[in-house]
Amino acid sequence: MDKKKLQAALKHLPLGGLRYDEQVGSTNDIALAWANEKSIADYSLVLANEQTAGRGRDGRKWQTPADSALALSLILLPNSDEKKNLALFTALGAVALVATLKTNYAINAEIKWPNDVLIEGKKIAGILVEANWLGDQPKAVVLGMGINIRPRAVPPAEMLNFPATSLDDAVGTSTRRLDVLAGLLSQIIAWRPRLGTDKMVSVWDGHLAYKGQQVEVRVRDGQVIHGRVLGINPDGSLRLDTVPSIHFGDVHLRPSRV
Ligand code: BT5
Repeated sequence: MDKKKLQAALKHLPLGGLRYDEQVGSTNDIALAWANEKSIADYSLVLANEQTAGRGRDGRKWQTPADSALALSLILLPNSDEKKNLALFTALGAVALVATLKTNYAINAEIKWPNDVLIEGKKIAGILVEANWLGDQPKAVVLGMGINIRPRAVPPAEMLNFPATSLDDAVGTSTRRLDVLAGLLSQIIAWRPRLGTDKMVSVWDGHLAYKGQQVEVRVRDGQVIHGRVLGINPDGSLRLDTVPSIHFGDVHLRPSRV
């Protein structure tokens, strides 16, 4: 990625800072370290062309081969309201990406609760939100997003626990990474003041994958909950017909093979 073109594409956005590297381990790691600095500003962005140790949840790996994807970590300094429910930042990333795909590419994407964006049932993006804590208070939130743009960003099937796709495959032509990035950041900035509002929850709910379908959700202790997806609750938890609210954490949702 050309740094000058990158700066030009983002110059209209109120970013607090920008770090771009050709190759990093994980942009989230860089962002978490950067966020510890006293001078850190809201909307500071870490971006890389390639990740060699990209992270998913629960120790899983996220693949970002060179020249093929977006790997970004946006540092957000939460206000007192935002601090109350950090899980909503995952939804912020998902809702913003869904809005970008709709506005820029007329694609109707879906959100697989809690942290994946799907196009036609295949994962195009994963989201990993982490935070720096000062005592029991989150000081900075890192919104990490990995988005497959070129088909070669998609790992071989044997490395995947869920089918995956890329934006170029979905659109049928070659898209521009910088357009996606600038669109996404604008949407994040536009949606952030509505974090956790009825409006945001209803858009999230409106794009929820597997609505009305039977799913299984594996929760932290290995227990599997079966039920039909009813929707998103106001606090961002998932509502099934069998369980009124399943909260964020280490959860895995799959369509049932029935
Ligand atoms: C996620 O985890 O989906 C969150 C991924 C977040 C990645 C971003 S990239 C920028 C920032 N820096 C980081 O280090 N991380 C964030 P999870 O739900 O645990 O899914 C991980 C699983 O997705 C893996 O075990 C693979 O099966 C699959 N996977 C790995 N790379 C993929 C890719 N490029 N596309 C689709 N699926 C992938």
